[in-house]
Amino acid sequence: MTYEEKAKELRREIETVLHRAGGSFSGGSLSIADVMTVIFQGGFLRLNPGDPWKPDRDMLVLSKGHCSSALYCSLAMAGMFPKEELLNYGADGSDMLIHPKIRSYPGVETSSGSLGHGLALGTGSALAARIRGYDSRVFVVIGDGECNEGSVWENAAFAAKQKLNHLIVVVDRNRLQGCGRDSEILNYGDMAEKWRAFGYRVFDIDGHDCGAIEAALKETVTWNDERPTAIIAQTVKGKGVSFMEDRLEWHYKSPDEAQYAQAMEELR
Ligand SMILES: Cc1ncc(C[n+]2csc(CCOP(=O)(O)OP(=O)(O)O)c2C)c(N)n1
Repeated sequence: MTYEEKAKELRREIETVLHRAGGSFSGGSLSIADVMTVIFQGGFLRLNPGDPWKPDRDMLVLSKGHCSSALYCSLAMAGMFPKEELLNYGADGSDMLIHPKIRSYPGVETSSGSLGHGLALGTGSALAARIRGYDSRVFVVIGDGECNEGSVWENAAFAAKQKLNHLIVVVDRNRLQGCGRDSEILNYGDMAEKWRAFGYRVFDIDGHDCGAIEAALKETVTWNDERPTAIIAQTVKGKGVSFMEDRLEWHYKSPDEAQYAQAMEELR
């Protein structure tokens, strides 16, 4: 199966999980579907379903925790836990929380939902791994709206100072936040320039072009650079479902029966 087919499958899983739970955040979950597919299915995140917490593991921190459906579905598709567990998403009494809880499921590395904390966790984990002599890769997926949190930039500076070249930050540059367009709230303009100025090796790519994502990741994991990596994934919120694409309301809205049916039709 190609990345594109896998990404469609991931989008179908995401929409199914959200529809079943009456959940929000289709927009930001669909925008990272291609990046998540290549990271998980391309072998860049080396997972061990049999020993998910081994100390020298690779980690992916989904800092934009509201988009947990993309994380749970990616983990299930990668075999970290049975797909049937996805039925528990957002259900009363279940541990598959909409804002994830640390170690609730194999591969859920941290609690997230309060934005601005994942990069600190990733940075600390990458530093700890280096001190212990591990070869671990640490991926942190953040939102562009999340970059309004000052803690993002504090940790960006720290990781560059520490030359944490096994840290890979993916910025989901979908240009929409929860309540408006990025440019109307805090305008970061050229996001790639910002990360470059902080001392990162930057790949500014189309976040829906799986070939471009794979090429950037391949170059990243050669580690022939002392800098941490920032991948600025230029994306469209709601990508893949025509009536959700670049529409603010799909940050919070939940698809009704007809919308779910149309989404599944488009994602066939
Ligand atoms: C500290 C904090 N403040 C506010 C929120 C409420 N909130 C949830 S999602 C969101 C918008 C985030 O925008 P972005 O990072 O661009 O996410 P995406 O558009 O990719 O879903 C906000 C403000 C939060 N979760 N955490």
